[in-house]
Amino acid sequence: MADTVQATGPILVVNGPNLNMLGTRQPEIYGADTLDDVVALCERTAARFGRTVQTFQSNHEGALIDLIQQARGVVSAIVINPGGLTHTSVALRDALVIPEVPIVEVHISNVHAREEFRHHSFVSPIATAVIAGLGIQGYAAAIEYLSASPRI
Ligand code: DHK
Repeated sequence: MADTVQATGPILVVNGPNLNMLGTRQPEIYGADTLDDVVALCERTAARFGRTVQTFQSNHEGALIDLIQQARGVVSAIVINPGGLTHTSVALRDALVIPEVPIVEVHISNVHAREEFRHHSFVSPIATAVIAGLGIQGYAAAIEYLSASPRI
């Protein structure tokens, strides 16, 4: 039920498969920044708005789903880069509606300028907003938007 949702809880920042390899993996596409840099950027951005973040990365679909289920009633919003699961996972999408909080889907690269299979997202239809192609600044933009939102 929506009234169980914490209005002042942390913003959950979730990164899916292979995003632990940021900085090493295809830097011409994903840039030179590491996942630690992303986490630091998220923490800094949230702090500017008096907010906190909870961050999580996993290469395992079930671990991501377990975490998102447990976020219900605890977090105020979700920022998620589902990695390759964006394009394949109905189960992740089903989990994301469980917490009943605003969701911003972030992609570091412009997925629409890449291979056809990256153009479809199972997450976008249930997201409040989608950010693609801003590099890791997309995470900061998502947190800034969510921090300013009157809903959370
Ligand atoms: C990250 C991935 O790992 C890919 O599988 C997606 C996304 C794009 C990104 O741009 O951050 O297709």
